[in-house]
Amino acid sequence: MATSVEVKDKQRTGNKRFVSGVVEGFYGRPWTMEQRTELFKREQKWGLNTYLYAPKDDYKHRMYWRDLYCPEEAGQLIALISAAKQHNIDFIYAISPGLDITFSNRKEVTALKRKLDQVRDFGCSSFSLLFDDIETEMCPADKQAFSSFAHAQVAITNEVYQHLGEPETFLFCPTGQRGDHADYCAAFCTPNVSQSSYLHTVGDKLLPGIDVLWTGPKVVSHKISVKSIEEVSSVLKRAPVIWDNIHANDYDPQRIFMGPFKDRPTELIPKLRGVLTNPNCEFHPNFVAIHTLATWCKACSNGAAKDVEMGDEEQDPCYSPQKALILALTDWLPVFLCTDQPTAGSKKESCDEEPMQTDLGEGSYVPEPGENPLYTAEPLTLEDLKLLSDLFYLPYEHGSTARTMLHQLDWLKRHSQTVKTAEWCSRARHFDDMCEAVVRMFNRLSNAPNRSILYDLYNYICDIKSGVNMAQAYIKSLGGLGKPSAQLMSGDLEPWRFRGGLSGEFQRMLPGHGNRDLFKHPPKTAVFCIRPYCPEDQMEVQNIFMAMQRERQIQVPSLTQPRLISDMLSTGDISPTPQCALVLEDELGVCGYMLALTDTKAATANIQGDMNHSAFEDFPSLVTGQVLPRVSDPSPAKRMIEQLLSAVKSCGSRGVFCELRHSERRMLDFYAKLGSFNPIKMAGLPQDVIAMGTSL
Ligand code: GDL
Repeated sequence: MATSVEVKDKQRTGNKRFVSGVVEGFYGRPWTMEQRTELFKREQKWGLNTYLYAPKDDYKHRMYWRDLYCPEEAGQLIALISAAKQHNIDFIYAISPGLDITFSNRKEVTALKRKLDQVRDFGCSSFSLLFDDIETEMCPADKQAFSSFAHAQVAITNEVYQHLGEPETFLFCPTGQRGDHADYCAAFCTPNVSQSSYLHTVGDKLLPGIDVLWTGPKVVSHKISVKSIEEVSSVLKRAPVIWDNIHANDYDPQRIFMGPFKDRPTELIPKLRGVLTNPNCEFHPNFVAIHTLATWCKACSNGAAKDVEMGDEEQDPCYSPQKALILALTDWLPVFLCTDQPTAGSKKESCDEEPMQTDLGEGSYVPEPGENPLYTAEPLTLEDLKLLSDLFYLPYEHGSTARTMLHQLDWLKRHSQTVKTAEWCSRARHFDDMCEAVVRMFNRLSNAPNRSILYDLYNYICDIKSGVNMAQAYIKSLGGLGKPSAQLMSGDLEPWRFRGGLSGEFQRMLPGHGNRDLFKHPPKTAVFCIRPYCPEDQMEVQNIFMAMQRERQIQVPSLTQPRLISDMLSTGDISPTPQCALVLEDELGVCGYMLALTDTKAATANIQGDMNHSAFEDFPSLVTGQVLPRVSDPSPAKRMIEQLLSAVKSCGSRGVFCELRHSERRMLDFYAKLGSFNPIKMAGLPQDVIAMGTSL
């Protein structure tokens, strides 16, 4: 019988229940069958309902997708699918044929169907075709057969879906290539979500019973807004299932994420078909990721608010990440305390999350008086787990203790030249205490009975402990205690002083990786000033323009660049319209600019070649601008263009356009995200340039 929560879920997503759970969709070592079974247990306990099987580096999921499972593998999959059923978890089997499939070859389609038939015979009834992370170019044979990549993928997906008897759950993951084009997220949709012809084809042609996976505005989305989901849903003609990479760590071996599911308003729930989290590669540390997602999914539905009482300070009335985190950590603590000793080949002991005492047994050694007492481990505490989560929080955010430590270290460093004040000494003590707490947490964790969790966490906690030890020693030396700081960094050092190996060396040689690495988001708020451009700024503006041009030429060495009107504005060969030019400044100086010509036709009368004058009627004004990469926050540039457009409008202009080279991905992205600029036709522009315009 359906529970009242399920009934509600079904109502809000067109009679189908809200898909919620986990996608094992990361690169690297897949989870074991035991871990997956443990996952189903937990999902059921926490009210989640789905598991998507998509381990990228499982041979037969992606690389050798055509190969059928051998009897031994079949046995394992059958057992897994049946375990999922036992726990009421919808097991979705995904396959990624995109690396090398030829869509137009019937044999390939047959191979795909044969493979999925085999899995269906194992008892699986939900499926998914994934086309993420593959080449975006079709092979010549497919180019002949299909009008676009989207058409090819949709055709095969529809065919397979029908072949399998139109399963209740069937998911499609759009194509994309990381770091280039990725149509499973907004950031790389060309030119943007609402105009992506790829997504439109998917929306129009994919059969309505098939659902689409979507990672949000980026591959690893910091925030997912309701507006962004409304936009993509209208193109896809269906509510997406979020494939959430917020806790994924397969892209950085030094990071793991144990902060709460966050920055996805619960208002999204009725607008989505579901959410699946693709979490850390390490199974055990995902307790927080999955538990907090479950709390989020329950938000606003029956009884959820009882689980999580919301504080006034929270913006979301139905979900507090901080409180969800505490709930998760409180449930996790006893799991650390149960004995679980994984040994090669043997199965782990199941502890059912009940703490167990380590058995001292009959023959246990009892020291005589005067002998060494037995070692007793201090038990791990909830505070330790809070600290652990704070140190390994989320991809775009450190937890509060980690932030405090960074602030303190930064302050202590900056004020270390002067004679040490009472404030310096007190902050140094505070910093030292925090470092000690990390070391204590490390020791208690290393002694916790559950060795499986420890082994998953070991590299990370060891890494943070040594980082903290170094910082602690450094501050001690600045305060005149311990070794002088010069000695810390010279002499015959142990290898742990040079962290990061060759990759570390590479990073340190690149710009932006100095000793401020710690502060990806600097602890102090950057202050920007937008002010009118004056002729004295011309040199700075030109320098920024040239720096950005040089950077593009490095990325695209073959770039031939005929000069555009925008280039002439930036280099000072044409002056911007007075009152219609702005510069952006930060503490280091001018870091961006936006210049406009209100009447492009008149201003460029002598120099225009065969530019299309009719376009000037709707878009008489031109705007150009650049912002240096050190301005990582997009809002100053946004404010600058808003001010500039309003200045141009008050000069009586009816429309503005900009010229952008294909290689200027950052600016293309910037204009696309503004929402108001759309590509326009403007004859006479070089081939690699597109014009985007907006009416005022
Ligand atoms: C991706 C991959 C995913 C990977 C994640 C994080 C999707 C749809 N695909 O692009 O397999 O784990 O990034 O690195 O997200």
